[in-house]
Amino acid sequence: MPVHYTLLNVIKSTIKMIKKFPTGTLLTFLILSIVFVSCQTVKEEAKPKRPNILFIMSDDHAYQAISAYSDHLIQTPNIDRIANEGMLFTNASVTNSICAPSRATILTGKHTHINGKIDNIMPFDTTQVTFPQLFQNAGYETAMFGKLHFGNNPKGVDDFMILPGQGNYINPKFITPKGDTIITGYVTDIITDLTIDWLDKKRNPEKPFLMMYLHKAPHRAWWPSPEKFAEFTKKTFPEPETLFDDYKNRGTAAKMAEMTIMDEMLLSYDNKVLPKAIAELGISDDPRNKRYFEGSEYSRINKAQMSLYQPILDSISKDFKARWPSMTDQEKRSWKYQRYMQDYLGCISSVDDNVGRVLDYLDESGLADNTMVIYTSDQGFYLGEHGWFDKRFIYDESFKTPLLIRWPNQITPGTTTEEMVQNLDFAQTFLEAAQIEAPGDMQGESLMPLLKGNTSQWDREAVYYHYYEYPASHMVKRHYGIVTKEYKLTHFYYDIDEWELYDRKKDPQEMTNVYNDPAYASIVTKLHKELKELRIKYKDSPELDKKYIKIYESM
Ligand code: SGN
Ligand code: CA
Repeated sequence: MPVHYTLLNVIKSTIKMIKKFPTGTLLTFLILSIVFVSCQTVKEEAKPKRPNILFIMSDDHAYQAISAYSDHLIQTPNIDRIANEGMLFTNASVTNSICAPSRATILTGKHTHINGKIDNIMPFDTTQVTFPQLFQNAGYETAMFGKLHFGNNPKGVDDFMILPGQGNYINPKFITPKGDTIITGYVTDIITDLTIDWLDKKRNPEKPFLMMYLHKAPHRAWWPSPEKFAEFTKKTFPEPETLFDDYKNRGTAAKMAEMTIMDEMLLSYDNKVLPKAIAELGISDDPRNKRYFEGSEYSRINKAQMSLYQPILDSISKDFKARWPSMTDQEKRSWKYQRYMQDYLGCISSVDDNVGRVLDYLDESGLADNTMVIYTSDQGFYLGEHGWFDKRFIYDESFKTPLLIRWPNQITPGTTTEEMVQNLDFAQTFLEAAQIEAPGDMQGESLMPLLKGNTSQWDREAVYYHYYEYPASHMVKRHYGIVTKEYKLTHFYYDIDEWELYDRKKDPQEMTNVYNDPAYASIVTKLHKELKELRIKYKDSPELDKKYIKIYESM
């Protein structure tokens, strides 16, 4: 039976055959059996082959450090390939800009206040349905390698090797189904080796796969590989326009946050100045700095590795000792910014090289054509904008996250969308791609219309955001808000009660809070109403705000 046989053709030829042999019962039975088998073939043919899903996520990778978005800091040719051969999302955001909550939202397809993982501290309720479990139940083979950041026993994966908690860059420990193991080397290379090895040798080639390939890099404290450390300490990077932000015309929350390059970035732990160099200069230093540095990746470096790291560490300290004492405060901030960027971007460069290795493997193995590849981060990050590092705020650099998707024969190569999508939408998108029904209580929307270029079927005009982890590291106050393409309205609450409004078109760097500007009065009223409606739509409420404060305070 030719494979292109349509159902109609099968029925027509059957009737003809039965008319020719009206009395032969056995023959009729035989013919009917053939019809049944043919119909099955037709049914199978109508259903396209289920794609493999390769979900690549880094930790704290700012979109400003991907050349598909902007190449002022670094070239990332391999990550860019995903957009060049697929789609670039310029308005992708998270619902809560911090690690474990973002991951919980991705896995459950639900907002933080529904899945309960409001911050990095609160435990995750593992009885909840996560999308890898649905893939596994639907016959996919599933695996996870790298940083998960909650729980030590990921659900719904047939195989895994995950880092405990934040994990380490150098000679990292992994949790595996068979127990813990330490692997010598650099974490980004190792996670990639594990991923390629599973794809190549361990998976069942008869089944489609879901691979969660999750980098630790470029999370603080930024330790590049020795090769990238040598390469990137020779580079100088342009400063962001807002590096010297004084937070004038802004709210209390921005002024009170503890994440400035100048004051909170630590000289040894973050900037790799050896504690003895600081002591020799006799300058006052944060008491945590030396202790943190000595307990950091620095203590994990073996002898052979140290022979590569030490000369570079020495040259940083030498430069510091020669220049720091005579620097102005402004020059000090610039010096720390350069050190920060050299290490952060050195980490990114390894991620890019390794993404290239995996994309090459997909090509060489013939898997590329039927594999949807996603590149994203658990949130954005400040690369000196507003004088900051870290994330958490609803302001653009941490609210937005990179998102690039390649899916051959489905997405037109080299396309860009400005639609407002969120990490909340990932689960439903992957499930639809794999032809698996999504549970009705997931709160996102499948991105399929955008991927297929049917923009008219996408009508979202606003997204909802809610951050909780306060008081805590970096002291970013609790806040929730609504973001449209034009405006951002936010309520900071708990120990303050302040509203902020930013005009995203006129003031893309979010330097002026126009909430009390009479020119925006009608917009404020409109957005208040829409925010209220969004909170109802997503089932968030003042009662839940209070509930989560109470739990947090009791912990
Ligand atoms: C650590 C970092 C913080 C960072 C949090 C959360 N400090 O605590 O700077 O904000 O992780 O990051 S460090 O001294 O341990 O480096 S998250 O990505 O896991 O949410
Ligand atoms: Ca993170």
